[in-house]
Amino acid sequence: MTIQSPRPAIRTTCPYCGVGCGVLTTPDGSGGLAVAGDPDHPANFGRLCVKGSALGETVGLKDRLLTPRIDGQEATWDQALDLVARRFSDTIARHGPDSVAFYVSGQLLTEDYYAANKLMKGFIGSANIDTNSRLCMASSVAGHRRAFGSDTVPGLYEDLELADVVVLVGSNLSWCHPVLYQRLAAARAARGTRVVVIDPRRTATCDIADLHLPLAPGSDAALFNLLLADIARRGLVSETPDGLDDALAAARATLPGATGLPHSAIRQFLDLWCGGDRVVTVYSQGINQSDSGTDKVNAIINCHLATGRIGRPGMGPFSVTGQPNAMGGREVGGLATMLACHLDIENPAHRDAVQGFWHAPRMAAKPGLKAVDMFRAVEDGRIKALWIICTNPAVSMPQADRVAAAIKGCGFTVVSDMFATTDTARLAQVVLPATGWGEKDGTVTNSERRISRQRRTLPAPGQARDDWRIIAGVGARMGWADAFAWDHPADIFAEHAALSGVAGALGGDFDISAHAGITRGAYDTLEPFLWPHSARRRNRRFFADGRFHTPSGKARMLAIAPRAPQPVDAAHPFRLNTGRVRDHWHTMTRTGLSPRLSRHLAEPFLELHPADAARLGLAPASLAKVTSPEGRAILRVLVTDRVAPGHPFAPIHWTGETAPSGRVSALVPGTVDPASGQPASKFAPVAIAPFAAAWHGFAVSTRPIRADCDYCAFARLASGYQAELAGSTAPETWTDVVQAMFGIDAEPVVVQDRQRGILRMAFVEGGHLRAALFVAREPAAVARSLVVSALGTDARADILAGRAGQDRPDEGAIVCSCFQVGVNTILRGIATQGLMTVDSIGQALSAGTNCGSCRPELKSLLDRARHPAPDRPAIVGSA
Ligand SMILES: Nc1nc2c(c(=O)[nH]1)N[C@H]1C(S)=C(S)[C@@H](COP(=O)(O)OP(=O)(O)OC[C@H]3O[C@@H](n4cnc5c(=O)[nH]c(N)nc54)[C@H](O)[C@@H]3O)O[C@H]1N2
Ligand SMILES: Nc1nc2c(c(=O)[nH]1)N[C@H]1C(S)=C(S)[C@@H](COP(=O)(O)OP(=O)(O)OC[C@H]3O[C@@H](n4cnc5c(=O)[nH]c(N)nc54)[C@H](O)[C@@H]3O)O[C@H]1N2
Ligand code: SF4
Ligand SMILES: [Mo]
Repeated sequence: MTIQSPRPAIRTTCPYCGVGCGVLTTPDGSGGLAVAGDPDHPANFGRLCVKGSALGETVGLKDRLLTPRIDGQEATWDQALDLVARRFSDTIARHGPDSVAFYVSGQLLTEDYYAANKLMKGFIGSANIDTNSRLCMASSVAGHRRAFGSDTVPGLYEDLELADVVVLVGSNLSWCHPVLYQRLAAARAARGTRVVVIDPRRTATCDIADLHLPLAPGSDAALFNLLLADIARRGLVSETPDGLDDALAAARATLPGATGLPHSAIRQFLDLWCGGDRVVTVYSQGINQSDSGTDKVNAIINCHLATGRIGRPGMGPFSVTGQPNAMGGREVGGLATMLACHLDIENPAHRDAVQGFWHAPRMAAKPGLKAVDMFRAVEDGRIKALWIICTNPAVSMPQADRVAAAIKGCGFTVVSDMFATTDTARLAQVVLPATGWGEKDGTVTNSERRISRQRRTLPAPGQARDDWRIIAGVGARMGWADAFAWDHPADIFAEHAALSGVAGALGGDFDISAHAGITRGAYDTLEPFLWPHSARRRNRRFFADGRFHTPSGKARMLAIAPRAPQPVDAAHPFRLNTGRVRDHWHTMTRTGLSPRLSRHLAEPFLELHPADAARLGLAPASLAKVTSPEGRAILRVLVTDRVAPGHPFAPIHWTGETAPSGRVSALVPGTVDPASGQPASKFAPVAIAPFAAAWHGFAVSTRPIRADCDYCAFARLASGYQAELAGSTAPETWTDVVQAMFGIDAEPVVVQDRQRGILRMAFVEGGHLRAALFVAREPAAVARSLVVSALGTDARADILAGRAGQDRPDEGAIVCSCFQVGVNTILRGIATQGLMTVDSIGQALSAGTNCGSCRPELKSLLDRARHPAPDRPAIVGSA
């Protein structure tokens, strides 16, 4: 996309995933932004994925919280900050420092995060600060520390391009780290890199896989133990890390049956991994979010340590981080189990060093509560004051209903967010308006240890403030004005860099003390750089020299006894897997604002194997009731053999705001990994049954839609809003219902066929279609894209037919978000224009030619056209 404005573009970083792409932004003068990839940023060299490309649609004042609120009433900053400081101080005075807690986020900038950690660990004197990184990276952190003695990511992105074999385990790279995926796909095309995907699901990432291993969920440690035993058998052990013999003995005791994979597939994997030196093993939430996540991490690292394939070009274990600043949060010590700058909270010398540097009155002396335990302590009243910053735990925590109830019942809850409408913010007494991406200055660290600036382009909306400033305001009011007297994020960055020098002198890996005295001007122009960066050290990769941060200086291998998978029971016989979709980010507070991003998948869904669907009597696009011991959900059924029988999958993104019955983490148990405390969010035991809907509906309106029925899923359109609806009982009279739904006090145009249970109602104002509802006994068969494009425009007499005519072909669900090309257009192109390849689809229809995120789906549509399978809709909700 080209930028037309003459104004110079501002260089910043994408606020979504941990790839940390450089972005050029240019204000359009009316509150919006033009966005392009930064050709000079070493993470992406100009590329952006679909979420990054749509950033311009997510900024602005839409739905923003503009002033502080106390008990739902607008308040001044002084009133709000005074109240927060007083309630925290009083609680601490009465019940001690451990009676309060902060729950923060890997989406905070380093400077924000540093301020929160300093206030809690050094001044309040408790380590009860934990972060959503506990749900995300904690097992990798724990695994790194066990193996390396430090939380170090040894590799670089270019290693994916230099490797001969790249193993992606528990990672859907094509949807979750799309630009890294594109870099890997380009390398594969150029030099024949072999790619292995290890995932129980056949994901879009498998598009570039030479080998896909759909292993039994949770059996990764067994698979990597088999690999380690094979490495030894082939005489490839070249190093002698501590613990080698025990690790090998445990590996040799592992039986292949645990993986559920055929011998031939395991053999192919072992041959590929052992076939040459240059192997990178990338891992993400399929590894971390498990009750044996840390063991899985160490089982992977063991193989790299035994062969010395670590820290050298094109080789190494590579934990890719999810959030834009997951790494920065670890660097400032944002986890309850760490101190600042990768120092160890349980080491008295480290604590003394940080206390001295901060002139801190009382340092936390022991680890604090990890996320799951923290919310349990909120629930049982041990935590009496809670501050949640930049995260939405009422949706994203396991046992989400229980966590929401705990937050609601807490004596005093503060939430800092950009929106007051999130499921979590609705539960708080005090809601503080924070600036968001595009409005704030600071730094983030991406998955390869590269620190980049985020730069402010837009003014702060209303009275919104930067998070660091809000936190510092509370710290000052609690009596520590000197320690929180920063004027600018550059001051905080300079302090953080200076503290990292103290840590570096103690032998730590994280040292950016070259920037300790950074001036505001230098901070403004700071180029992306890799850590460490000090007077003594600027190594690009770690560990190639065989020196680690353990007391012996040697790496540690761990003896891993693979754990049996978590059990299901007769009442909950399905093993539900959870994760992400291509175009949405977490709880959708930002991607949900983009009509473009909302058209790929507009509903919460359940991917179910055809055999399961047949057995349960669930037709494609019907609704399923999903029940676990923790909660329940209603989800749209997507029948697909991408998942194995008994192993359905559901995405995590829908919330009380967007689909109240689609909150998937409400189903997930509170089981955690014993070493890291990370929840096992990839597993919930569930029962599945058809949801007996008396009616299904599809609604569009130029104004927000209000609906209160068993199933509602709302999405934003360019011209208004849409909703998918269903209920177990039909209302007596629909007119009142639709008037309330659309907030219109007028008579609708009605088409009804009582016999077939069909009802169609439209509101036309001044010749324009304002709202419409299509009701049927079956999932409403309406050409959605057609109705959506009619909304707000001249109402045609035939709109209530809800079908495409000759002159108006139906687009279907959107596959290419960048050019808004729908599934029907693509299938028609394949059928009528003889399009045989992804590239030819691109030439004819533009689909897949901008960010490339939809290329795996284009390929699967080509496959589908070649091998039609009526029970396999590629996209949910397509008409
Ligand atoms: N589009 C998009 N991108 C994102 C995000 C987003 O919300 N949307 N979020 C970001 C964040 S914070 C994160 S943490 C990352 C997550 O990135 P990923 O970890 O790549 O994404 P997930 O979909 O959570 O899970 C990855 C895969 O793990 C598989 N899996 C489940 N159980 C197992 C198992 O036992 N073994 C193995 N080997 N695999 C298993 C699942 O089937 C799933 O395909 O994505 C980041 N990028
Ligand atoms: N079942 C299941 N559950 C999961 C996962 C899974 O795979 N399965 N994945 C887990 C993982 S890896 C993660 S990372 C979490 C993510 O879960 P969350 O962190 O809860 O999700 P987000 O929607 O990213 O929440 C960020 C919030 O911060 C707000 N915000 C954005 N920018 C700013 C800012 O600058 N300042 C402030 N103060 N607020 C801001 C947003 O509006 C939003 O409300 O979910 C976890 N939960
Ligand atoms: S890959 Fe996409 S979401 Fe991730 S940082 Fe780059 S543009 Fe943003
Ligand atoms: Mo994450």
